[in-house]
Amino acid sequence: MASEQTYIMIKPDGVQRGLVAAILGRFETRGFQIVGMKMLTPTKELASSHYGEHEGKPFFGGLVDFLSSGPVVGVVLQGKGVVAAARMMLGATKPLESAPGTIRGDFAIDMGRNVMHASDSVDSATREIGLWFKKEEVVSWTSCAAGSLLE
Ligand code: IDP
Repeated sequence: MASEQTYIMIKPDGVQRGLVAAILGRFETRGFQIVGMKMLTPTKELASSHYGEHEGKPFFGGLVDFLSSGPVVGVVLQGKGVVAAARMMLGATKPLESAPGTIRGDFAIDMGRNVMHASDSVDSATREIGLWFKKEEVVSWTSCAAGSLLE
């Protein structure tokens, strides 16, 4: 399985509820690398582009208003199979249908306040990383656990 990158984002409700460390900790402790991270309040334009596939749906306006209402934490994660793994760890779009042990299954009950986003495919990940990060904001680093650096 090749190393991949994906885009995950703690949405405004996740930030407001103090879940940033708890959510990111699950990915770090599992072994995925954080290679890009920023906190920002997205413009409506950025939020609309991010959720462009939903334009025209009844919930689109509310979704864009909510995402642009407060700070989010956007993260580029890297690792083997990380795109599918992040979706599995996230859980279903409807939190009440998310299994316990998933992030939404443990932290959310409302679809409109489901705490986190994760790219749903390799192509979406490429698009979303490009939308939220400049090239130079995604870094490359090697873990001290990756090689025999210690005597
Ligand atoms: P995902 O976040 O699990 O990838 P998507 O279908 O891409 O789910 O939807 C994006 C976000 O839009 C969801 O996380 C949810 O917050 C919101 N959403 C999706 N469908 C509905 C709906 O039918 N009503 C209200 N909000 C919705």
